[in-house]
Amino acid sequence: MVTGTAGDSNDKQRQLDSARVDREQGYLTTQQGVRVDSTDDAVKVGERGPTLLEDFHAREKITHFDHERIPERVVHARGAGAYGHFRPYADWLGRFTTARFLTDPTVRTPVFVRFSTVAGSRGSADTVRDVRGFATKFYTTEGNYDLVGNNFPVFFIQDGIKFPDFVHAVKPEPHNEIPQAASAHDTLWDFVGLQPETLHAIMWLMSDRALPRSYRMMQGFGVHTFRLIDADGQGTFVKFHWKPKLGVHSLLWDECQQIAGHDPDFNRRDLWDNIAAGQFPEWELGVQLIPEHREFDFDFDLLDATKLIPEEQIPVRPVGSMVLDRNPDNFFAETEQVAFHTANLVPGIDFTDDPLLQLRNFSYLDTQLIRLGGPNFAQLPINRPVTDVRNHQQDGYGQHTIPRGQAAYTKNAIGGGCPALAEEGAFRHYPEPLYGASVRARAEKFREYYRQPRMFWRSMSEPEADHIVAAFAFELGKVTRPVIRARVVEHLARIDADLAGRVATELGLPAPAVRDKPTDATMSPALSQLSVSGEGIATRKIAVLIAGGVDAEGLRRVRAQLTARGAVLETLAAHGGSVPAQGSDGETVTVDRSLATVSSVLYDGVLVPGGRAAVDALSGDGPAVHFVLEAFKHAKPIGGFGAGAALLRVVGLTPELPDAELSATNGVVVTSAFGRDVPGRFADAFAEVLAHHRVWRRATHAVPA
Ligand code: HDD
Repeated sequence: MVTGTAGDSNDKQRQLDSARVDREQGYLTTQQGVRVDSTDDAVKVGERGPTLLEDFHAREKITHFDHERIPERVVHARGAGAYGHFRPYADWLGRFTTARFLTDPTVRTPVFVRFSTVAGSRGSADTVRDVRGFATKFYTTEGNYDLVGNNFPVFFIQDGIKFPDFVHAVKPEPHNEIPQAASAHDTLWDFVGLQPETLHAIMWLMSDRALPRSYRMMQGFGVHTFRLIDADGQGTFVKFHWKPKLGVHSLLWDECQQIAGHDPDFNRRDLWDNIAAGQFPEWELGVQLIPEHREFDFDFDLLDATKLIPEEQIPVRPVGSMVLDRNPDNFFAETEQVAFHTANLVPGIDFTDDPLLQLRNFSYLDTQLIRLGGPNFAQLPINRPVTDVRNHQQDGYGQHTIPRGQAAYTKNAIGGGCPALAEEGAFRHYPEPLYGASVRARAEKFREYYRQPRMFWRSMSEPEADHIVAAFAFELGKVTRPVIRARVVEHLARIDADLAGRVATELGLPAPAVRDKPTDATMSPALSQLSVSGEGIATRKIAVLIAGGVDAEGLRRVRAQLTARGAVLETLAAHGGSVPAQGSDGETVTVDRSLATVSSVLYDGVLVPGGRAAVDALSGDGPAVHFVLEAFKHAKPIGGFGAGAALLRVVGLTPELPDAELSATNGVVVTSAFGRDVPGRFADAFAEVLAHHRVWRRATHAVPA
């Protein structure tokens, strides 16, 4: 994470400036620039008479309103975007690709990134169980390059022709349009049971990866095997990875469901607020490189997007860093109208024959034509490259440029043969030798569906594995047809008997017979998100429960130490405004939010400061006590000092303590010290628990919250 002020000094921002219109100045006008003196009453015959058609302002206003909506994306409809920049660390990748933005450390390339959920519609909640889109548009000096990835390294299907089937299965069911943004329903699991190629991505979907705490705390993956092309035209297979500097962290399913009500914009708000506060999220781009001669060295096909290459087998090599440092000015103009396309390539990068990618290369341009209303959407400010665009494609809805010259064809003599065909810097397709009969078929090596899901399952830590079992139990528990549930559990048995047995128990089904006992037990520790947990507590949100009589001195001390580490503290009380501090000198402590407007699920940790009167008030306040208990249940760090520690003892979260001792058992950090005596070690210990995100070893089952 980088701290600072918004970086708008790049080519793309300068270009966008010409499209920006400041609405906070000037006069109200019609679309024709004519000033308007009133927009509250339409022109009518007499004060009570019928409205006149001649009121062009009223008609234009209503007409424009009537046409405000465009089709939402058929998938990834809900998203949040931000600008930033990418810079490679060094030039080493230049041995493999001519793409300058990846190889010249002096070049800082502007980017726009859009994160998204997949299944829900535009107004659905952020914290649903779903894949997250992670699409990056690099405005390079050689044209736009789009890396249209996800936060899972594998996809649900192997051939693009299955995409409509898969999407129809996961989307709300067609007869009643239920459920919204949820995979827990019959059609998805019917599809999964009959299409075992989905199983690997389904394991990821049932894992914590599908519940990101923040877009800023997700990995990203290009998923497909792509190709880098060097200066001699030689190809190298490549997989792209984004790794967040803040580590990978997730929410619990119970929190997700509650947040969907308390703050359906949780992930977008988090991205927006942090960028606005100058806490810029950062990711490292890494690559796995596979020489072409090793194409067939794997026990899966490199062209199969349902498989990943374990990092232990082919390491991820760091390439550069991306920082997001500017929020959009207008959601629709930028985040909604941005159009990504897997076929937006620059010289030095090319496709492979991955059958999923091949049809993606058709789908994105096609879908933008309807979504953005015609063939000129690349001229929209957000989509325009920073390089020159000159060609003979002309006319169409929404033509914004004024192409000059008489000859709109190549070759021409009238226009001096221009625009000229490039000899330098042009994109050249990789000259892959191709031969074979045209068949509607799938390669044999694609037909192994269980080994990598098993590797994923076996690479999980205990809490991650527990969450996967609970997720299957929830999702299949919502399936109404027993035969669908049973079929999925059968598949799980082929992945791992223990997994299937545990899920079957939760569903009240008999443990399925294990037909073929797998002999392979490959693990990939890198798949556990605990292996990418990052460091520190920067941007973590801590709720501070206060009431009249709070120990302001102690709070100041602890707050200073935690904010110095980058954490964000919010004071919560029964009412807004402020509360009097302990003592009678008139000092008050500002209340950031009233308890009624928030919930513990919106925070990463809870702190209860001292002050006897304050703690007495909080102890008698049901919502405040519930807040602490619920945070405890969700395995979050809890801290209390002075009388605050006593409150945690009263509600049974920490044992009796001798005076002034610091204790940090079970992720509950307490000291009986207060005021200026709160030891520095208190904040240190709290921060350490917070840095681990959750206290997974804590027993929480019996907590009544
Ligand atoms: Fe896709 C959008 C990622 C397979 C067809 N896709 C879309 C977005 C992301 C992905 C991140 C949102 C872009 C944005 O923010 O505007 N899609 C993926 C990944 C895939 C994948 C990582 C597998 C590796 N997609 C895929 C297939 C097809 C599509 C196989 C069709 C054959 N995807 C689309 C689309 C969308 C889209 C219909 C909807 C809106 C859009 O493109 O612009 O064309």
